[in-house]
Amino acid sequence: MEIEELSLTQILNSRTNYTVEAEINDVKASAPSGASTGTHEAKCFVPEHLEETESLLQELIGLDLNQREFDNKLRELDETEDFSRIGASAIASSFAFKKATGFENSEQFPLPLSNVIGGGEHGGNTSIQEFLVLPVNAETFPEAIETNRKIYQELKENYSTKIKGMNDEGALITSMNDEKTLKALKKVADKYDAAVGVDIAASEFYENGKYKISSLGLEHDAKGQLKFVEQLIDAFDLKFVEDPFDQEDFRMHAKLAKKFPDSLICGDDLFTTNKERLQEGIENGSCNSLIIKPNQIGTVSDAQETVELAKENDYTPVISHRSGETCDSTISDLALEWECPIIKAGIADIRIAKLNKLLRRWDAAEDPEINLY
Ligand code: 2PG
Ligand code: MG
Repeated sequence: MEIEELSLTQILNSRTNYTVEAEINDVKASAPSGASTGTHEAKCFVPEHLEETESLLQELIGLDLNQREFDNKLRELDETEDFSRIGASAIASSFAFKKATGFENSEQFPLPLSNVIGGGEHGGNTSIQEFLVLPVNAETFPEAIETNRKIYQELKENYSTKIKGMNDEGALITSMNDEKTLKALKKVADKYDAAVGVDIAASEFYENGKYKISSLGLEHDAKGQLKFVEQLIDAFDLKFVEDPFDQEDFRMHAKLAKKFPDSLICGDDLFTTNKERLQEGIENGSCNSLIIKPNQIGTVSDAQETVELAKENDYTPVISHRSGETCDSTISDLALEWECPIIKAGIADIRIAKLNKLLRRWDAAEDPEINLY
């Protein structure tokens, strides 16, 4: 596609922080941003003088490029490995270019993995960051959304005295501790035939060799953490466990994945959508699934390569939103184009932009199918 126009604007995100919106040939896209970010992520800040970044990117005007070439040009102009110069402008521009060139059609829909109760860095009393539901028995995408919606609403009603509000991802904040929360969630999820999962985001409470789970008054080393997570998986039949250990610990992730081949043991901060880190994980047998957040690696084509490597090695790619979001729904279209079996995109507040995109596309599809767990 030939780039005729490219501009950058500072806009608000769901945390009322600023983010970057890029516009290419009249098509807009914006950058998400994380709170529990991994050490190895690409930088995703709003450049202090956005107009300077905008001028830098004017070098692309008049070029006729494909997505890979466009993303390479972003890297060349930035001149750093991790987009330390242009920050969030990279993913915003890469998304806008992808949207402007269009998405390949696919009728293979992802299962929505929804964060219904939250804590950790996103706000809440639990140390575990996300309590998730996966509608494994849904036969259509609308049915899957209906399951997650009902679970969210029922939790809100049944535990109303213990629900204190909503956090950064629209997940419910509860006064219950992690174990009581899991008990409550399991009860409601069972009623709707859905599976339960967690994003432990363990790097956030790991320090000097110890995991400090303050909400439960626990402090233990990696072995103790392994035992703690194993007990949770057994007690609540967890089918999805994200970031159970520190982001540098490939070995413990491998131990857990070996023990629970029927659950998705998923690396987010561990892999940061980075092909080299995923390769290391594959060689070590660390996890059997990974989170795909395009802004962690900075461009659409790099994220796509990581998805391809994952699929070749039977790792389940779970495409995901960030805790700081806009109404941009590029990841929903990418979920379809890349045939990602699962999308993690919340269930409430601004998150509905991504879910509604998929509901509309389901409605418009000729013969759509949902991924079977
Ligand atoms: C995560 C995400 C999204 P953040 O850890 O998986 O839920 O959070 O964007 O803050 O990294
Ligand atoms: Mg995570």
